[in-house]
Amino acid sequence: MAKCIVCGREAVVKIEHANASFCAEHFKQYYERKILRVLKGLNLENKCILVALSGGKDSVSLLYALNRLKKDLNYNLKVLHIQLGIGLYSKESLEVSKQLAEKLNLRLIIFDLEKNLGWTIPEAVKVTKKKPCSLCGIVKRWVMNKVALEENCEYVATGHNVDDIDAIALKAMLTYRPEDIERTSSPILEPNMEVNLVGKLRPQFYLTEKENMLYAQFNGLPIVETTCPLASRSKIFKYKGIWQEIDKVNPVGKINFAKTLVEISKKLKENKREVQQLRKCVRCGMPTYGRDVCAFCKINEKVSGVERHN
Ligand code: Q46
Ligand code: ZN
Ligand code: ZN
Repeated sequence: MAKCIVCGREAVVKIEHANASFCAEHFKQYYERKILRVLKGLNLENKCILVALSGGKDSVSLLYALNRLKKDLNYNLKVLHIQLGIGLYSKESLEVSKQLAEKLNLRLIIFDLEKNLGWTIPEAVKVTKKKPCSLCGIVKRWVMNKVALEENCEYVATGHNVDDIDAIALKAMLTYRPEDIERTSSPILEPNMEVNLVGKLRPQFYLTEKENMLYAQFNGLPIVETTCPLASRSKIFKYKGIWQEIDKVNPVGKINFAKTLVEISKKLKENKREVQQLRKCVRCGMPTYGRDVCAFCKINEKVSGVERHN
């Protein structure tokens, strides 16, 4: 095995795209620096960040790292777990989230779909016949934004890694959905309180799934072992498979693709004359693009059996 590029001790991991080997200690340092680099342009002093914790390796590593970096950037952290009601997977997610919050001495806010809305993700999928992950994404974004507003948090932080970003962007390009690229292509989205939209942080924007897993392992963090049974119905995992092939040809490709997305989206924003109209949903007051009733309210009304006509 190679030597750690920082201390010269025996390395335990090689990060191909960085062309560097590390011991566990210096890998953790490298990892946290990458997160710090994403956040350092923002003034987070005394701001509140709501971290969405599912119990998976990405959000577990995110919360742990943000908790460690708190002292450098002086923000406050709050933690949200959304109970989706997806059988064993959701039960295990809740257990792991509780364990981690307790370990870090942080209060865990639990938003249970069943208790708060009267329906679960599998039930909503059955009624609406929408694709599980796209429906689940709409619901989770709505809940995160709502809870962040209620808790006076300026930002929501999610565990999107570079593998997620690249797969979403590739899928968006190949299915001609440019609006999805726009939504994904930035590690930081500033709040827009005029339309009740809190800011979004994706601190692991330039970190891979593998790096998140290693960080969780080296810190001995609990993670959910079960995979979501609805995941297999999502094409996004197939796009991730395509990236594995690209990775073999060019190990820096994933990171460079994400960097390119950021540059392109900056240029697009500069040149954009007409910003797509963000407004408040007439039902729930949360932000929505271009239409009166947001996608969440449409789902909620359908599943709750109160379809209204506007
Ligand atoms: S929970 Fe929801 Fe994921 Fe399950 S339904 Fe898809 S999006 S896979 S992270
Ligand atoms: Zn070292
Ligand atoms: Zn709404």
